[in-house]
Amino acid sequence: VNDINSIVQEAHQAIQQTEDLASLDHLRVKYLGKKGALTNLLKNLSTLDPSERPQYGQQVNQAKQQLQQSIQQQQSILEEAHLQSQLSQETLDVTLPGRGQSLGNLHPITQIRTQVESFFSQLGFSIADGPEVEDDYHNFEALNIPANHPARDMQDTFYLENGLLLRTHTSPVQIRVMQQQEPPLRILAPGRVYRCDDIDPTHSPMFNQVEGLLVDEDINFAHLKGILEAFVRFFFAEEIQVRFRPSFFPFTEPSAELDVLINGRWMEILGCGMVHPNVLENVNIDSEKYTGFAFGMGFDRLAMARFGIDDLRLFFESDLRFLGQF
Ligand code: 2NM
Repeated sequence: VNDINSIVQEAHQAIQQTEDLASLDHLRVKYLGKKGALTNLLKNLSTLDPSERPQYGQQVNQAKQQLQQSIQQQQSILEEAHLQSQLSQETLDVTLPGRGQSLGNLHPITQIRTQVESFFSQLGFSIADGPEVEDDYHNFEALNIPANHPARDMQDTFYLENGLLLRTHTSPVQIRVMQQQEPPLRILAPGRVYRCDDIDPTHSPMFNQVEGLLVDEDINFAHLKGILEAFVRFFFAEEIQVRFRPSFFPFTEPSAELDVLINGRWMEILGCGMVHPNVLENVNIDSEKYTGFAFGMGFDRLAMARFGIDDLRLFFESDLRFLGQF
């Protein structure tokens, strides 16, 4: 009995002094394990007088239970202490602003195209598209630009080996629509076009253009002026200064250029004119009955003006640090 008491006392003390779960487990094995100190005491049972055995056995088992309880107590103390120290170390600043999720944005050129499309859609224009690889007829011939016309030299064209070419404007789209549909027509043709112009910060061999065409009875230059001026006021600002300047295109007569006053400088925004009767006749539209106006603009230029960018090539380099700013 003395043995039992001294073992229990010694174990109690040791248990209460443990500072981590591993050494606590170590003590459990030492006292309660298969070869533990208390377990060993039971092996003495056979040396005792049979009358003493039940009481002795009971005492050892009681001692075992006491130690088990004491170990459990210490275990929850250690676990709680461990949790507290973790909580105090892993501080969480709930006042920090969140990292957030960036939303992404449309390419600036796409934003401009969408705005142009939305203005003309409201006026009943439908958006049309067509092939970027074109033939001579749709890109030049039908547009009143004959084989030896200087305009073909003016527009340095990418010719393919099979006699086809990369379209130099989106006008062939309008030609294709006029070949298939009867007036009245209101078409907007945005898309990529190609010229092997001298390449510099404001010229890229590929750029984006939008052309518009309206054909109906009794359409005159006043319709052209009214609609294009309204567009410019929609796109830039209601009070912006606008001027029309005489110009020349083989596919329109008369032809004009529209400028807007931006930061004290006149900036050329688009070319336009009344569709040349030859163009209408080329697509079997009666030029005595129908007239129309057309216009074309590079909307990379519009984007440069709008966003204050001086190098067109930035739009095509796909550098997200640049594109993410718009
Ligand atoms: C421009 C300027 C003036 C134009 C003409 C046509 C078509 F197909 F109807 F003949 N489409 N676009 C046109 C007219 C384009 O770009 C500066």
